Amino acid sequence: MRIKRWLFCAVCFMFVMGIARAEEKEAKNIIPDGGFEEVSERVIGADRYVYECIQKGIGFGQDGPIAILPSNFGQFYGSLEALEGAKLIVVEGTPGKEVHSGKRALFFCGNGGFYFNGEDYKAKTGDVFKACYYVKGQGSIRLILGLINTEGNYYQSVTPKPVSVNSDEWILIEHTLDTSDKPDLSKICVRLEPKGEIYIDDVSLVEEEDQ
Ligand SMILES: [Ca+2]
Repeated sequence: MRIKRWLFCAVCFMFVMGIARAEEKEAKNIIPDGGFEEVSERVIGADRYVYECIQKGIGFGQDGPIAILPSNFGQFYGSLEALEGAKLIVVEGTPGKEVHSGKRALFFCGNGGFYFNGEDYKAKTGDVFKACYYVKGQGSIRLILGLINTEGNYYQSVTPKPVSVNSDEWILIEHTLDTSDKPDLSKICVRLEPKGEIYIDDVSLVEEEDQ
């Protein structure tokens, strides 16, 4: 009887440890809220950056004193002048149609890029990252890793070729981003570069396990 109880306890313990280990192995998505489900309401008159964007002809899709941005939006890449006429709009809709999953997705129109916000992610030379995201629309897109060295300066990037998008259905885009030839790497920041009229949802960037 005692042996049976001992065996039962041992099996339970192994089961629990197995679950714990599986959770440990699940890679963390570096992109905050990659499904664009959270929004950030910005009072245009009180938000200098958003005000400046609107002055430069960048649209967020609403009229009125409040602009609705994705909560994970950091800032646009490059000069705002170059983005004149661009639109970055949180769209709501049905999974599989206007959005890939959940209730919201992002629509980008124009030629530009933007950084995701959040802490820069610690990295070292040789780390390999896998980017996956869903898009539909017409144009092209890529996800770029900005590289920050041990002195805290942006010094290079890992820049895949843009992937053409010409689809009314959601399609999966994947990039493998390798930092092996980028010495002195300390952190990464992430930006998306859409061009054309592109819907984007479920952006994920994970660090691949060491081989
Ligand atoms: Ca979504």
